[in-house]
Amino acid sequence: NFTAPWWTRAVVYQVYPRSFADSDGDGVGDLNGIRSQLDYLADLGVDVVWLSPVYPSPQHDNGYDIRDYEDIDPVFGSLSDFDELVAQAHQRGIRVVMDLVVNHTSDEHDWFRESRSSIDNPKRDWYWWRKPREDGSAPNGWTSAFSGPAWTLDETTGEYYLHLFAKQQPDLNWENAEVRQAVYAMMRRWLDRGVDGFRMDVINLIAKRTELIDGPQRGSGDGFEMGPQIHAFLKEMHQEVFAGRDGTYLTVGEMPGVSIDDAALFTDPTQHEVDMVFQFEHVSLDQGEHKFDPIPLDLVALKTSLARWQEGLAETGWNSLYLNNHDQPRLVSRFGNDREYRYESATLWALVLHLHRGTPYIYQGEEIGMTNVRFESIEHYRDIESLNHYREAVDEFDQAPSSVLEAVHAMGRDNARTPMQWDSSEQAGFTTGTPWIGVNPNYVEINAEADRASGTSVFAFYQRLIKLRHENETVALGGFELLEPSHPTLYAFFRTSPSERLLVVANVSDEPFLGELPLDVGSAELLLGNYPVNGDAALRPWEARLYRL
Ligand code: TEU
Repeated sequence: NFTAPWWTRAVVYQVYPRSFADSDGDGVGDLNGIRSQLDYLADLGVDVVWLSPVYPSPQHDNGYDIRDYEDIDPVFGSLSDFDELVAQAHQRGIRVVMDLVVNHTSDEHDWFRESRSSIDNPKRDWYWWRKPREDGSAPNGWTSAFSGPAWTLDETTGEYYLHLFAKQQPDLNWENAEVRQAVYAMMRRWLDRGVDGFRMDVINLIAKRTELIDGPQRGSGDGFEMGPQIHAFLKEMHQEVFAGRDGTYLTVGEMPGVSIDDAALFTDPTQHEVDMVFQFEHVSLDQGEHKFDPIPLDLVALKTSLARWQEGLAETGWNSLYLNNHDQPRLVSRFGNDREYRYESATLWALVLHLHRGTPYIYQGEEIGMTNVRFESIEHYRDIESLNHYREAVDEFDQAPSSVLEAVHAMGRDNARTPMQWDSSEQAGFTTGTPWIGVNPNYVEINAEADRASGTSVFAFYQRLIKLRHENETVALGGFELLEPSHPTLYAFFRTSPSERLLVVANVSDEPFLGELPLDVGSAELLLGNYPVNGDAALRPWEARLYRL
């Protein structure tokens, strides 16, 4: 097989800086707080830390609205704090990957301030400006991911500008080579500073389907993603930023809606576009009409979806593996049982995910089984996506506030953004001040200190999974085969290499699994399990086992 790049054995840990560790008591996490926890991350065994954005930002979308790509927002610290963090991470053999948000900037970025100032400003074409239609309406019917239209009329010049997210996040025009070169130069400066790569925010949206903006039908539905130029842009980015450098880097493209076939093109190493992508198929299966219309998880749909991605990228390309991040509700609450079987279901999903073929991503708090939060009113929430949805649903669509709040409880992004729970002291040891968002009240029982001291430590389980990926070739590179695809609660699969065959069996249910296992495991070696060994073939509720056959 191909000479496996380093990241085929690596595990990435995502830090959401504003909620990880606050070193100066202002209630917002910061770089020096992250630095103070590097030994925690080194103990866990992760190879890479991905930082969500820490650049200057008005924070409408918690830093995904960037005002200046070349600095650090004072709330997180300074460039010298950043350099110190990178140096100390590297000393521990941990790489640092930055979040690259270049589909859009903040509306306070100098580029946009110039662009909006006049019709003939040299930077006018750095963004998407269009005249109103004859009736004064927006150029087309696209809507924003944060509710409302994707076009806002700018009084200064009487034209609309495009924003696929908040109106404070105007989309850059990647058709303009000046824009592309400015982004590449900025990326090179961060690599020169010692950064080891980028997680690329909604990178498949940078290529717009221009025919849907200017064409006769002027597009009404979505369809703004995946413009045909996308592969050319990513090839050019690789050539301008990474080619010729002797470092070893990681690039992961976040691609809402990406298909398996497209992902195979994006991650084909001979194409030099990105190393891997974040796809969204498996985290969209429990959504009805839209994200805030939650429906029960169908395990068969989930395991067959993940299996299709294993199959689709088995020969060419590479999968990322995630079930948590700063945009998703917490896995143990969403797909597990965070009440009676929190340890068991958290570790079941960890084993199932980490035993797939791909690079696993751990989101802060996942490694200690942190759960969703249920604030009793919308006032306690912070996320623009949830707040805009709540306002639109209640004010415009007359939905009952309690039912909208219930949907925010289930699917809101703030579930992942409550402060990291370090210990049972005030504010969970996250800050000595007042946190920007409430700490989950269950921090007294659920925190890193208590977890690591307990006999059923989620952290310890993740340590063993990470060690396994570092040491076992079959885990990293072996083939994947799903077993019993239509069984409603048994999750079982093989991982095979020339030297060995591994079997994962997991009982995704509150009830014991009394059925037949896919094969007799009597003589198999149990490598890892989340229950005390009892030799019993039956699987207990949320029991997961890894066997070497
Ligand atoms: O997320 C893009 C994206 O796909 C999300 O908007 C996702 O569709 C939604 O959150 C699911 O409910 C990226 C960042 O991860 C997110 O935090 C930003 O808000 C967004 O882009 C805009 O930068």
